[in-house]
Amino acid sequence: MARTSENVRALHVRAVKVPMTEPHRTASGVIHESPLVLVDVVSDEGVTGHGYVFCYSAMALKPTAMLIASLAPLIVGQPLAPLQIQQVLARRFRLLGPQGLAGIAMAAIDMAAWDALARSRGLPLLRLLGAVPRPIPAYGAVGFDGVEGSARVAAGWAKRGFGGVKAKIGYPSVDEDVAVVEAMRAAVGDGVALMVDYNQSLTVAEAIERGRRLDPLGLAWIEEPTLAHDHSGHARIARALDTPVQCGENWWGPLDMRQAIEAGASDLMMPDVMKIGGVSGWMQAAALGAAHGIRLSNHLFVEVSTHLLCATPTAHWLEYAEWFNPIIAEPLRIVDGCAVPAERPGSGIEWDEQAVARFLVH
Ligand code: SMN
Ligand code: MG
Repeated sequence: MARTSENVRALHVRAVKVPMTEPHRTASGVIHESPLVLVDVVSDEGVTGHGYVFCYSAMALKPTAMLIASLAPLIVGQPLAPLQIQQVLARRFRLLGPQGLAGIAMAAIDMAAWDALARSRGLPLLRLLGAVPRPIPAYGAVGFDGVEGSARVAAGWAKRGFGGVKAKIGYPSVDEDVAVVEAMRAAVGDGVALMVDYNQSLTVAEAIERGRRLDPLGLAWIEEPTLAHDHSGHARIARALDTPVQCGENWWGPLDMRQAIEAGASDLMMPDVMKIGGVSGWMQAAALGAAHGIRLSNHLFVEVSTHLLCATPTAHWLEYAEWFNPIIAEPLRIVDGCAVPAERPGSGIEWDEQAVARFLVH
């Protein structure tokens, strides 16, 4: 008999700062550590679901944790029904607006609630969503590390079997951008896809100029060449270039994605499960991508994103990152360059409690 009345009993929130082995440099700032808020949603049947959000900057860590914790009264006692919880929270934030920390807080609860529901049903998240497990091709990241550094890190990913590598570029001159790509190509050979990411650092005119220089290099995509919310600017860039434009990691919710689609802003899309509205938001984004025939990749959050890409009809690449692995008890497995979704119940997140205790911020 299906259970019908499982409710949320408690919400637990913790903040951690996870050190990085190497800082991640982008054209728009350096990340030295991972400030994460860990969220547990506990049901009245004793099932606990996990989710985490990434605050980018430590400045946002405590405010985000406090905001999430303050939502407990809205969800405790409610059915463990993520779509319903999403609507309750969205209504509550309508006047403030669903972007920024409010969006992150809602997504944190959404991800933990879906994890709890999947565990309660004894299913991996992807099976709860009606999908079957399959390996998802993964690519690794190269920071803003110069010609030699980028080639060295790219070669490391290729040696580990990854079929793609994405580098941060946006150097002072386009000659340097080209030199980085050429050095990476020489280091990994022809069989590995190369992507580049400008992290919103160019004007539209600069992006078209630089993109034309990059076009002959056979890149799989050029990411966020200009401001994430300049949809018409991205559309001009996409029309001017042969290389596909990739955007999505900074879109808040499926409505931002819809507007990007309407503008023709991006050939490929990579929503971030946190900013797009958690698992609930991602599934709406996946439907938009399928209806418009747009290939979707993820942004960070590799465990839950692997499940979601299995349930995404136009799934493309998994962006792999291992920065958060220190607090994950059984990190995502990569086999032959592909992410392999965990077959245990839930979305693949289990805390390494000893590590969490070590990195806890009080
Ligand atoms: C990124 C990732 C993590 C921090 C900042 C930026 C990024 C990506 O743009 O594409 O991975
Ligand atoms: Mg990016």
